[in-house]
Formats: sequence, C-alpha cells, structure tokens
Amino acid sequence: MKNIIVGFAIAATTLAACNSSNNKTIDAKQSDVTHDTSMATNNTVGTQATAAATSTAFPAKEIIAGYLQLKNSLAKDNGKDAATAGNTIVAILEKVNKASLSANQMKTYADLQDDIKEHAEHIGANADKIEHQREHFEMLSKDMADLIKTFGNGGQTLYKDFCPMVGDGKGAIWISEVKEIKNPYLGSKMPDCGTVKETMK
Ligand SMILES: [Cu+2]
Repeated sequence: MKNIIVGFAIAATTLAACNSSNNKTIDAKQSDVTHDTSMATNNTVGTQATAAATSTAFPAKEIIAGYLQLKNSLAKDNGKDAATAGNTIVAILEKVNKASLSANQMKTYADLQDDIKEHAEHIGANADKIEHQREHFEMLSKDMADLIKTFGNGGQTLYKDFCPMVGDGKGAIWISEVKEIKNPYLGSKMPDCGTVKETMK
C-alpha cells in the first residue's frame, strides 16, 4: 500500500512539473474504467474517414492507428518514433469536425479531446525521455479505451491488455491490435509481461 501511495505521489509530482493542469486529470483517471462493450457504437466503421477538415465522420480509425503506432514504438524502446506518432495524433485531433458528432459522441469527445491532445503533445515533445513518454502513454491508454467505447474500434479487433508490474505494482493497461503481448511500458526489459483482459470488437 505504501508503495502505491508513493507511486501516485511520484507520478503526480512528475506530471505537475511538466504541466500543472494535469493534476485534475490524474485524479479523474485514477480508477480504471469498467467496460461494457455492448455500449460501443460502431457508426463510424465502414465509412472511410479521412483527416480532412471536410470529413463528416469521426476519424476513430486514424486516431487508433496513431495510438497503435505509438504503442509499438514504445514496445521497441524507440522514443523518437513514439514522438512522431504523438505528433500525428495531435494533427488528427486538430482536424476533427465536431459538427458531425451526435450529442452522445460530442459529450464523450468534449471530455476526452483536451486530455488526449495534451498527452500526445507531451509524448511528441519528449523523444529523448521515453520514461516520461510512458507516463503520458498510461493515461492516454485509458482515454483511448473510453474513446473506443463511444466511437468504435475503427473496424478492427482490438485487445485491452494489462501488465501488473508497471508503476511499482500499480499496473497499467494498453490497447493492442495483436493478441500477442508486446509490452509498451517495459519494452525489451520484459516484452511479454501482461495478459489480454478484454477483446474490444
Ligand atoms: Cu509531460
């Protein structure tokens, strides 16, 4: 228990150092999200969403692709590629056509957009600090799980993985496109640590 509290304190301090507005986010995201896949709506699936400003569909597929690119870069301990993926996510978010969203989608997106953007920006700006990127990736992963619940999986089967060894035994989730575990938090130190907790169809 002491370790957990210390872990939270360190995480909060680190993030406060890079942006004080993040403290609220940490509290809000501390409890893991329970998932009801039956609530997922796949109404953007099947439409070829583009990141163009004129797009009428939410670019769930593109955001997920950027996230997966980020996840795979971290699994390979490549902070430079992770930063590129972070910047890609920011660019996609900036082109979202909010007028195309339903009331329910708008509500979810309004809650998530600033958070996702901020984590993606920090990951983009810290190519040489992979452990810092991983702290933001942990919170980004929770946001992505929420995003997928509302906007669908972009037409591909996704897996929610969990590794109990991240953050001094606190554990952390990530989303993957493959069933095989490739740990983005521990990389080459422990590539296969973790289990599939949920299939997000
Ligand atoms: Cu940061």
